[in-house]
Amino acid sequence: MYGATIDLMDDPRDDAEKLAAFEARIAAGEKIEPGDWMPEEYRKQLIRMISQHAHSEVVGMLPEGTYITKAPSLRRKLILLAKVQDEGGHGQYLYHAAETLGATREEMLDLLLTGKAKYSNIFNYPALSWADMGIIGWLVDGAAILNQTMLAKASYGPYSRAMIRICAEENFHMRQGQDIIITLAIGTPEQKAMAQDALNRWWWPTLMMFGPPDTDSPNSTVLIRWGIKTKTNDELRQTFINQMVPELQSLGLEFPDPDLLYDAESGNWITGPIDWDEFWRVIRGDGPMNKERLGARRAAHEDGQWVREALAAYAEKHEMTSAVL
Ligand code: BYC
Repeated sequence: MYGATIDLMDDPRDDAEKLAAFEARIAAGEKIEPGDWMPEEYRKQLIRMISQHAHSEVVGMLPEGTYITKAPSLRRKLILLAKVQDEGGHGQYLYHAAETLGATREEMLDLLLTGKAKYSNIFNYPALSWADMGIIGWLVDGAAILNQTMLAKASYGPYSRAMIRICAEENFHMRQGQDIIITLAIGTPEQKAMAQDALNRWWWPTLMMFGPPDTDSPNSTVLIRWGIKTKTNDELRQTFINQMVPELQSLGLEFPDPDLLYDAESGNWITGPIDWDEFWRVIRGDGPMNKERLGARRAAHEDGQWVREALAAYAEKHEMTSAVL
């Protein structure tokens, strides 16, 4: 998928020895750094995952971005503005991390804009009210934090370090979401109804964010073998459910799941069945907002063309590469 390659041919050992040494480093908890020997499959998996993660951050700016002008107070507006800006910054760290593996920004953006690259399912749903800002912050950022706290221990150094920084910021994002939902849930009946409606619409798509069930997750085996993921999709999803259910119930909010029950033996909250057909439809491009989201990213890319041209001209004049800029 990505054209660039790293020259791995200088090392005199054969691939099996190199692989054993690579796996021993991972088992010893060492980080793999750019330029170190790595199996081609490790490099490809990381580029796939990190670039999709970067796209998710940037596309994820769109649902919240439309509420900056609709925030109910100046304080809320400033906080949301800072959050959306943070997400753009996360995209930048992540694109840089993928570039250390030989992917170029142009290739990654091209795959996004032509609809070939995936990004998180969650951003293909519409944000319909101010309460959605609260639910996105609390649930979506909350889910992302669990996943990214795991990825902060990933074996690839640049990805793991980007995650540490991103998680620190995501914690503020989750708190602002929590604050919005608590305010609405203890507010007027109309405000509480807004929070309930937002929870009804976002709960199931948020559970899907952790990826398909372990039995349908083709990438997990290799990602876990090489220390990129250390927990499975289902394990993280269960931790999230156990964390969220009591917190939201304590505010008098109800889950849109008649089958939800507490299993005292395992200590887990058990949900009803997740609609995985919906998940596959959405990530294959047929969700409620896929066309709008990609349309907005394409328009932004075209609008930024003059900036890229100006930077390239400046770099040429000063004999710099545009990467230095
Ligand atoms: N959405 O083998 P599997 C944020 C795809 S943004 C779409 O289990 P893997 C925020 C998967 O790519 C945070 N596609 O995959 C930003 C694969 O297809 P390909 C976003 C999904 O990689 C702004 C296929 O399904 N976080 O917090 O082992 C505002 C089979 O899946 C999804 C990240 O990106 C999905 N949810 O595990 C607010 C975290 N799930 O690629 C908030 C980084 C699966 O083979 N990524 N697919 O064609 C990961 O941790 C992992 O990639 C996943 C999936 C857990 C998502």
